[in-house]
Amino acid sequence: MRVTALAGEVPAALAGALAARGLDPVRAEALAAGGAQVALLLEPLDEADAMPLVREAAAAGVDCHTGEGWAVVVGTLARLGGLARGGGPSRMPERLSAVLGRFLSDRQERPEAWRTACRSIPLERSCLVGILNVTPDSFSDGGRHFAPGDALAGALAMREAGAAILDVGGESTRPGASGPDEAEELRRVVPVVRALAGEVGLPVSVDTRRSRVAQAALAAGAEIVNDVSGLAHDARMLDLVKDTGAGVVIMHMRGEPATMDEHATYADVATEVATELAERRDRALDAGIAREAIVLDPGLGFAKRPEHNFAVLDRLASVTALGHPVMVGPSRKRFLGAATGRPVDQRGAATAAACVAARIRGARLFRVHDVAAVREALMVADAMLEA
Ligand code: HH2
Repeated sequence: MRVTALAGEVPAALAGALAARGLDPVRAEALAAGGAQVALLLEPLDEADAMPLVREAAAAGVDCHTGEGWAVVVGTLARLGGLARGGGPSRMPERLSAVLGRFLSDRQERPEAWRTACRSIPLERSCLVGILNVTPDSFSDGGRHFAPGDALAGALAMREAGAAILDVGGESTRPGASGPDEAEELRRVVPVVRALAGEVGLPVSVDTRRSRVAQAALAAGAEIVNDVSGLAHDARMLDLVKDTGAGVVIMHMRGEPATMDEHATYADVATEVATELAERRDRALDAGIAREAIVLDPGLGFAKRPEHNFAVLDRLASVTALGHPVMVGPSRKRFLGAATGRPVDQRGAATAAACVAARIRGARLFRVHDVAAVREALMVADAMLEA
């Protein structure tokens, strides 16, 4: 007899091995998915819930570690499902069952498309979002697309290179930036959105924190709102997104771009980012925004030091587990310079590497400046994941 390791972290490895040995492929996949090992942090946990949880977990064959105000449960998906359903000797408190059950069912969602105001964008493969900053002061492409003619030419080149979405922004959100006033942001963004929506034929997203700018851009043909404040900056944004049926990117940030570096303190960055994003997502769902319209983004470079960005990338599963497509925007950012020592205009290879790492960890959308180079890197990652 020989012993061969199956690539444990890849469910397809187990499913493939079982199917190759004659098991029905659908059953093989279900077995592999159910057998995947999952660790979940439950926090804050009422003291009164801790004992019944520990007993129920033991009965369900799930490991459970508890401390003051928290618990971690570790087990296969199948067993965690059993724990959520309860029925053991000391009965799971109902609210715990409900929260755990909802989380596990969200986690099972494998969103393969993104619904915008105009269409459904397929996400089976990597989806490239080309950045068009109509600003004089963006950290890497400031001034390049400031004139509407330059923006259109840039957009056509990105389409040619394989961009599936164009993201137009009129405010630089680099650390310490002080943005334009609303009238100026409108003047920058709206004519460009109108020209791109009319002439390029790709879905247009507007990168703004202001509902009036978003509203004008949507009226000019945009179909997605990319809000780096996670819909928290402008109270009218939630209703606008709901009423227009726009697609929406809810991004993680703390504070404002001008002050965000002061908030870059985390004890456990990946779980904190995921928890804060989940809260923003819940506000959006409570306001009536459709689940299929929501994409989540961990906000690389926003209120995060270099080591935080790398930890978030590595532990992206905390965000993908929320059951929405995930976007990342590492393009040319400072943390890539910290790892490579390269200045901002020489971070193309680092950007492609970060995108590939994020793709392997489950991201589907990639907001980048250099579409052609990143696309090729992601084609390799897609081919590997499809194998
Ligand atoms: N990053 C920037 C701006 N908008 N939106 C999303 N969803 N994710 C991001 O990571 C993200 C974003 C900042 O980068 P950039 O637009 O290149 O620079 P600037 O803000 O200086 O215009």
